[in-house]
Amino acid sequence: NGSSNSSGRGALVVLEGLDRSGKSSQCARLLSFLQGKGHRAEGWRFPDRGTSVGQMISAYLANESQLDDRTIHLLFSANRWEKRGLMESKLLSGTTLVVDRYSYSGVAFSAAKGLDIEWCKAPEVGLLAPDLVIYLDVQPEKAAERGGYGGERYERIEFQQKVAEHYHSLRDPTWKVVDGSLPMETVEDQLRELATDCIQECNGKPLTNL
Ligand code: DGP
Ligand code: NA
Ligand code: NA
Repeated sequence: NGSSNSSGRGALVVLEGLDRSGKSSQCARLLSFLQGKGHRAEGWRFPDRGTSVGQMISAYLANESQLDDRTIHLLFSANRWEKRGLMESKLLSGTTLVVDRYSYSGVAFSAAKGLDIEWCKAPEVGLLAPDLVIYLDVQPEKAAERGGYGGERYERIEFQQKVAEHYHSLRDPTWKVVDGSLPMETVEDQLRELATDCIQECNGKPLTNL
């Protein structure tokens, strides 16, 4: 059945990874695949720079404003909270969401600055729990080679190395690690399979919270 999510809820599929891990391109490819199969699906990303909180985050990332580490942490979290209601109604109405970054970015990037990891996790509690987290695994050095970094605040190899270590400590049973250094088409195929299985399996399962 091509439109297998016409009844039942949509799946919350999150892609995580370092900067330049290929997440954004893979999100786009996965989204068009799912839509082509007749699924109702939307692509989302965090930070969502379109809201007023998102604009503060964007200025911070561009080094146009300075905020202390806890303040920006809570803004990133608030940016997810302000989208929670819409996210829930989309999922309940049967739309699958393919999301580029989520709470795991929130925790891994802030913990990499030295903030206590439990403190970092606390404001994420109560956000919607993903049905599937795909971690695109690439070495920080390899990621940096891919056309270089764009010059935003966190785009430095030593910092990304620390982010990677924290990501590794966050893995749980909903995580699937995909080798992001494989050819783009191979990665794409693996994501298609993971997402297709996930959409089928989450039909009938209630939404839960982090
Ligand atoms: P992107 O738009 O995906 O390139 O993300 C922008 C940058 O912000 C990137 O370096 C990852 C980082 N980032 C994303 N989400 C969070 C978050 O919740 N907290 C922190 N501290 N950084 C984040
Ligand atoms: Na970036
Ligand atoms: Na990205």
